Amino acid sequence: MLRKALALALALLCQLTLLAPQSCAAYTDVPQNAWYHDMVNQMSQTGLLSGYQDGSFRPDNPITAAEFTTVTARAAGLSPGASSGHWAAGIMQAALEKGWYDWDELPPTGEQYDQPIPRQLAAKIAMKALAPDVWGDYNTQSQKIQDFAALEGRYYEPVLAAYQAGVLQGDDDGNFRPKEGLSRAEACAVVLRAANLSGGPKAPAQPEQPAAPVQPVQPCKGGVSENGRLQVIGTQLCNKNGQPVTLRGMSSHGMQWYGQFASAGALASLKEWGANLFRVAMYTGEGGYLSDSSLKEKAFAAVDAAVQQDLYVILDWHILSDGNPMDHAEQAAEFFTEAAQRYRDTPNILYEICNEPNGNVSWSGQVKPYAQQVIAAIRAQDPKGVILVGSPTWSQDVHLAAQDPLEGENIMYTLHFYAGTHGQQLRDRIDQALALGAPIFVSEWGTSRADGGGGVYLEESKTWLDFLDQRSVSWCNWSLCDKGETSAALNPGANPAGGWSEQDLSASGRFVFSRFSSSN
Ligand code: DCB
Repeated sequence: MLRKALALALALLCQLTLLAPQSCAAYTDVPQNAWYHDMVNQMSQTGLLSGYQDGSFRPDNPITAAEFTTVTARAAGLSPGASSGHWAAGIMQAALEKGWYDWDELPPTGEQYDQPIPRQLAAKIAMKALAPDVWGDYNTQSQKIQDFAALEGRYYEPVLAAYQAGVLQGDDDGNFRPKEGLSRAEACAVVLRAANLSGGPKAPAQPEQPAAPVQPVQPCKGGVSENGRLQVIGTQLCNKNGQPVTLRGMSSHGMQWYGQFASAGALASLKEWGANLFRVAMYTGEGGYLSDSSLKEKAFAAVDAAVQQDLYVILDWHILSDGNPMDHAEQAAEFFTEAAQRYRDTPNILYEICNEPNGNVSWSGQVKPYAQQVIAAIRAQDPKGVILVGSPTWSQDVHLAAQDPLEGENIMYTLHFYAGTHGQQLRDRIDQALALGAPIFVSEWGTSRADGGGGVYLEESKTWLDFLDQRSVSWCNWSLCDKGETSAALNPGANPAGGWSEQDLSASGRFVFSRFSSSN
């Protein structure tokens, strides 16, 4: 009996070790005395190339073009660009732009990405990426390569350089076999040796896998640990059990200007004040994502911070000065493909695909076709996450959307209002839309006028919130920042790290924060 229990415990222990290959000293198939043993371990410990869930590394398996380029890019500290389709498309594009390979060697159709990478191409990518200044002497180095004639001309230089610097060595017969595949163990050697020519591999710039679901520190009242994955039933937003939920919280101001207020401490504060929702306003124009793609990392970090606080979180493609969403539909589809890959297993996420269409756009002409395109991109990755869709006139034309709705599940229409500008007429549109069966989400509203200033209009805001509460419509207030404008919830100088008391809140903030958990 005791023996049996011991054996069982032992077996369990083994299994556990097998599940954590990176922390485990030995891969099951990497012998201590293998020539690649140390390099494989170094690559795996630094997160450059990991083994498999079953505890194996599979050192003799060929590495694919996408894998090799990704590992090289990590070692070189190159970040992926925006992408859609293949998991490595962003890295492949960035590598192409760097000139590590030419488009005809690995066409962007992606068909060859998952094929074993030819050794000559691997040598070229590694040398261009990691040791661009190394030069190889034709006369001495070509001597070392028995099958030099098999090498294509465009690979002479990087292969000669790689031999000269000791990145490559021939096999026992002195052959390079330029068109054959490279094993995973060889890939470790090539990348490490090339990287060591210039100070060693960089720390990986990107987590190897899409962010693992982050664990919340403290549960949020009405948050994700309580309500789980959202679903839309009829016009009502519901929790995982099909019971109605109302989300109430704050939108960031433009992440490019006030991203510091999306800190862990700020979001913890927001939660303590009773909110269960945060919105990440990633401007596309005005110095936003379309001119500075690094804003994506900032936006993702803000989403992660909200996830950690157990808040629901809206990722907002904040079009404003660029009022026609169709103008950047491709970029939006790429952005949301990546976002949905990253967050499809994270029940906190809501995707807002176009903040406020405006200018010369109509629902059926531009916004609806745009939405169809971007929703398809999201749905290819995340079949269920809630998607919020704007409408013309700064997301005030929900009646038009309701008359010509989108197909699909878990789609809601956003209505935006500013209490100093918009009143009963816009409230009536909500009732019109709901009557037509269109679910409504107020993903942005302000206590100010529509320009973010004036007022504050607290009486009008109260009328609005009472109206929304009666209909269980969720809302998000503009904005969580300390800018000197009346719509800002914080007084100028408030600490971006949170811990706010009453004195830190503006007149707008005090009113809005008092309504997070109200049901009056
Ligand atoms: C929305 C936008 C939001 C904007 C607020 C307040 O725009 F979604 O980005 O925020 O409402 O206007 C403001 C900030 C300012 C900033 C400015 C430009 O508060 O600090 O300088 O964005 O980035 C709306 C909403 C409604 C209407 C017009 C606008 N409307 N608009 O009904 O006429 O033109 O910005």
